[in-house]
Amino acid sequence: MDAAQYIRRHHRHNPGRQQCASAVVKHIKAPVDIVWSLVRRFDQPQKYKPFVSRCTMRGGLNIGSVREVDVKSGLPATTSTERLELLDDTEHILGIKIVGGDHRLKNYSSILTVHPEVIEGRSGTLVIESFVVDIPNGNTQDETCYFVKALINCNLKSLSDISERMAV
Ligand code: A9S
Repeated sequence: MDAAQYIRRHHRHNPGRQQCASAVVKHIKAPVDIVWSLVRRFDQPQKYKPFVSRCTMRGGLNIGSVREVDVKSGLPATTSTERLELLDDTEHILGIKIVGGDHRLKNYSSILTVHPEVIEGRSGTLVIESFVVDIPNGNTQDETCYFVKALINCNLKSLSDISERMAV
């Protein structure tokens, strides 16, 4: 399957009129097991997310668990409260909903899937991260999509750098 087929299968968001939805694709030159080992740690997003300074889990690590994410200074927020919606270690699917925080991303939910692929004859990983979020008052759909995709691109660039270093 290709990215478009994976997106149709796992990344279906039905955005409302005041919402925007999109997806970011990243090809990583590291095996899917290495990439997934970083992605699946809902309790430690700071393993690869550059904006996260600290993460505190409320309760254990299972579906419905909530994490308190503190983000680094200079960003338009300081905290985000996020719930684990789906963690499938077989299909490699992570689903998260943002349920609180002092930021402007209301009703944000994301799906991240990783898929094995061959890159230059070596084991690689196709990462797809999609989201849906309310368009904040005063912003356009394009501005909102641009903002979120830029942040996700930063996260996936960092995930790529760390995974490729581990794969050496
Ligand atoms: O962390 C993610 O997976 C994705 C996003 C879009 C997180 C964004 C963020 O943490 C900031 C980086 C602080 C930006 C939140 C929740 C709100 C922001 O405004």
